[in-house]
Amino acid sequence: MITILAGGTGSVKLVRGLVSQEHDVNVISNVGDNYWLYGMYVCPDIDTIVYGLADLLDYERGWGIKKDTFNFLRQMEVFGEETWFRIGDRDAATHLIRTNMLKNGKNLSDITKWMCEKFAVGAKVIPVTDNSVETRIITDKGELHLQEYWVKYRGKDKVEGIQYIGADKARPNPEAINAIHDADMVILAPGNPLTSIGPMLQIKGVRKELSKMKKRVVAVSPLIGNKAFSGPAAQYMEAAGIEVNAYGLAKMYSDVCSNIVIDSKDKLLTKKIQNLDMHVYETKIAMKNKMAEDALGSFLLKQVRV
Ligand code: FO1
Repeated sequence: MITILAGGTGSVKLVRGLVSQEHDVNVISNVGDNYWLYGMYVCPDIDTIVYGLADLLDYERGWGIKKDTFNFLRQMEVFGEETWFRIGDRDAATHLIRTNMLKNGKNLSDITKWMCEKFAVGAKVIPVTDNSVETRIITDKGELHLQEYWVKYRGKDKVEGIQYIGADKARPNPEAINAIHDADMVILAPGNPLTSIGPMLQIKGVRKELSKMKKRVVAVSPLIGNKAFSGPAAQYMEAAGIEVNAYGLAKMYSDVCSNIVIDSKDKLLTKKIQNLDMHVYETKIAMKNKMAEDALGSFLLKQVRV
């Protein structure tokens, strides 16, 4: 049984690559970038994983449903609402039904389970907590929700720090803790280390369980050299004072993980990472198509020994 801690866009490809060869996969999902909009609760990382596994994800954008239409959003614009966060029509149905279920007393875990059933997703998608954790970006112009920083203002303000509101009090989802505890291998997906994986590591129970299991935990780098495959990982790492490369990532994860997969192009960093008492595996980590997703999934399952 494999458990992967995942964000959205940067993580979904590896999740698919694993699910295509291993039937017993648990995905622990980040909730730090969840966002309330027009009275709807949007959970981008959960939805990206569910849509990705249901083969509905718009792969070009990395979020939302492929071939979705935007009539609802256009009407919101007519009503004078801000429409910088592009909710598609079919995607809106997901957020609406989720919000309704929350209002009727269901928790996010049960709703996500129900959604996996509706979308015929075999893997278990487990929100890391049912409590609220909100990732906020501190910029030179003030503090913003992650979605506002990245989508509304297009990531152009200088990042000075990151905060995870509620993480210190959040109760880890017991199913997530069990999925870590019982796994043959736990993978930290190549998502943004500070805003996709980071919020989950801030939850004490999760961090503790991972440190206990450290020998079986494998991180997959989201960087080649000092560049991330997608999103603002490099800006966030720099702001947090972390060296922007696979070594900085390894150091950041070193108390919760003993293994890391880096790109072969980064092999000059291998020795330095090994000095952190970590096993280093080198391979091609870019996942440009389905074949590359499967190849990395298979590498993890067959070549990485934990
Ligand atoms: N990202 C964007 O860059 N622009 C958008 O308009 C946008 C809308 C959106 C709607 C639903 C959803 O689930 C995700 C959406 N995202 C959008 C992605 C999201 O902002 C982030 O990439 C994730 O939160 C990071 O994993």
